[in-house]
Amino acid sequence: MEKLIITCAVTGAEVTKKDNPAVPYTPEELAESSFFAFCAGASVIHLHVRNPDGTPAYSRDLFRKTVDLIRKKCDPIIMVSTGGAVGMSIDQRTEGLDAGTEMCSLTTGSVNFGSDVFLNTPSDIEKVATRIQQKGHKPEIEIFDAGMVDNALALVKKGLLKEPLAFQFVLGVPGGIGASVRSLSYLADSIPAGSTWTVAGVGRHEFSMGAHAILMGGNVRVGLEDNVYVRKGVLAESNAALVERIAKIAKEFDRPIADPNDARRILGLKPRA
Ligand code: KMH
Ligand code: ZN
Repeated sequence: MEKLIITCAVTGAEVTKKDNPAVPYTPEELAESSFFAFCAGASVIHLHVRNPDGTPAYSRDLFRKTVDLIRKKCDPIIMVSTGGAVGMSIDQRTEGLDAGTEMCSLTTGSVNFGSDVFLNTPSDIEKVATRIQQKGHKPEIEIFDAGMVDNALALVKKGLLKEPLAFQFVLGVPGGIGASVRSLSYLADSIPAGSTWTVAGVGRHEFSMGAHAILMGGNVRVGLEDNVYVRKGVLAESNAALVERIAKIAKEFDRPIADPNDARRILGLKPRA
């Protein structure tokens, strides 16, 4: 089995310091939290940015500043979000593509998202995929519901996505596909041979889905974006605490952890000097 890539989704757009005071907002907080997550075993940082009051931001300057600060401390693969927050325009959501990063997210369909709708019309998806190609990023395809895999395969046929594909199965968003072993197996069986996949179990599903992925040969995303608890009822002190727990589970099952260079090789990215 390949080494395990651990992604840390350090902040997202929805959770706030009211949910967990460790949720990072400023570039400095984001860089520090990413650094400690990296030290704990994360080789990929999935990045959103925030305004100082914690509301979701889309500024390319904030992305650039955060990326520069992270890179002063360590060299993980940085994956900027093009999902942003519900209600952002496509121009706002693609601001992060100018921060000099290697990867970005790409959601290939619309989904109910709690009481909102995370809207990704066919033309908007093509617009984002085109910009991703122009900006030389490898997309990670965010799958919130099963039909999004088929939509991604249609983009391959149109030349807007290139194999090998990298998938992220986000399971357990209220409105999306549920977090179950059956759903995870179905999705893992639905993607083209040679693709990589990662699972992000939302909320209480983070570690159970992660443990299944470790055994199935997939990869795992943890982080305060998806889940603020390190154990039932115990708030995570940091993103690093979530990474540490999944790294410990991986070690129990003798699955070695990928460092950023291993992760670049596994994901088909160019090595960084
Ligand atoms: N905040 C969600 C609406 C992504 O980063 O690409 C979308 C999201 C997905 O977080
Ligand atoms: Zn995200």
